[in-house]
Amino acid sequence: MASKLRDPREFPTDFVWGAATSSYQIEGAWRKGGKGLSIWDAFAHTPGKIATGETGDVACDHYHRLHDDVAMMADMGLRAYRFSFSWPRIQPAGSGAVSADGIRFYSELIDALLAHGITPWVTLYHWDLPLALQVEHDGWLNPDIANRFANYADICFEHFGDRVKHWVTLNEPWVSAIMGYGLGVHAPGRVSTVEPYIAAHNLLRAHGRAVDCYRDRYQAKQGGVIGMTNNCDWREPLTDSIEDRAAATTALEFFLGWFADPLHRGEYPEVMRRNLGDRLPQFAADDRYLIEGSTDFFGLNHYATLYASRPEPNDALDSDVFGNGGIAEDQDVKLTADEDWDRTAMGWAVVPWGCRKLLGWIQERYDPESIYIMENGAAFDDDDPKPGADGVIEDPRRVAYLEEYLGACHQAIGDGVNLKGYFCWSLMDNFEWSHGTAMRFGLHRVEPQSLQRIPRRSARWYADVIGSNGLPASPSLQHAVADK
Ligand code: PNW
Repeated sequence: MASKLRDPREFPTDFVWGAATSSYQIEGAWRKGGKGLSIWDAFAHTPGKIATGETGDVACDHYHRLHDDVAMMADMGLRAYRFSFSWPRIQPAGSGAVSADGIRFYSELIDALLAHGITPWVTLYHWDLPLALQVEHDGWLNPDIANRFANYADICFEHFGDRVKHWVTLNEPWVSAIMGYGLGVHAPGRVSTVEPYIAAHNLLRAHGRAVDCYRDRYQAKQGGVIGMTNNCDWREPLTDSIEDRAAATTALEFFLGWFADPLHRGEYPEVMRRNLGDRLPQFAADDRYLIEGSTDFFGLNHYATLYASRPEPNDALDSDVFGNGGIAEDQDVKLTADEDWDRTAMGWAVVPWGCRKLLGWIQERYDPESIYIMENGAAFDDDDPKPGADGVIEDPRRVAYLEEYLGACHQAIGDGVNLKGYFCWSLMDNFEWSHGTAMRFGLHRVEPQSLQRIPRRSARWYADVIGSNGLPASPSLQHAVADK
């Protein structure tokens, strides 16, 4: 397919260039200013849950370093910054009283960003649920959480909506449901084949109510946009057979379709309803009404790709295969990787053409007016963590990853995909959930003890991309972007 934007690899004017983080992963200050505990505070303090034995008590200490961190963003010429609010920092018990200190902290952050010309993109929920809601009300399993979440969202719109014009309700409900309620590797650590579908259903219902509140009471006067962000890997049919192509579609429907279909079509994918039977809740009429059409943009977090094929009778469907896209038996799809694919430290396959294909699939299936990549990036260890004479740490593999994935984004735009922005995960190394700080995604390195931020080459490279609104003219692509 020909691209109108191919050479030089310039992006559309108005393309949003950003970087992303989340509250639990960077803030620390876990009991400062009256903050309530979250399920991640409890989970990380439970022996054995975090590979390194760490917690997010301090994390990057962003709570105390917000002005330096904003200056660091300004240094890069960042146009937008995606971060999340900690619900228990704002509403310590998850309902009722609001913490003035919490409001003050986020106000200060938002004002600092705006003073530097950086647009805040706020995620309301990036997994740190108030612990009280888990202990007293069963967290996302309780249908009442939809109204509690809408009430919390209302507080946020009221206090910050004069300055925040880009809202994301939920980050990756797939991860909340599968890793939190299916595999038990994220908070609250539940292991079940039933609960993920209930939790996901209530996450969708909560989103619907929060968006309804925004549209009903704030959107006209505040003039912002609101949506959800979902994660999805690409699933490439292993062969051209009808069975493998159907397997790839099924895998995508169990992954992204699970959330995007209700948002855009008002119903779960047919294959999920068929395979799951009674385990998949049904939408009540009022919920369906609030959920369908409840997103002003399509938020996507994308990292990796696997092949999909129809399993042979004795194939093991390993639900531990990273990024299997759900509960393997429910999908009945075999997922494999090409041995030749490079992998990041997370074990995720580096396949830039998968990004282009996924964007095309989304455009074709949902036809959104705007898609934003809310996260993309890579974890790699530093070969040499010492900065060179220019004060920069070399990270050639991360630079190559970003260059190749942004190249794929550029091609997708040429294909006709309405991609309007890109947020790199992450601004700096942070607390990578069950991996602790062992996985480093940062454009900036964060030193283990001092927590000093040191730029990596990728930060400088990305700053150049932002400054020129495009990719360097002669790319040193390691992974050819396949035409297939
Ligand atoms: C996302 N998967 O997590 C999160 O939004 C970030 O908080 C996180 O740091 C980042 O990606 C890197 O991991 C994911 O299993 C967790 O497909 C799991 C998956 C995808 C994203």
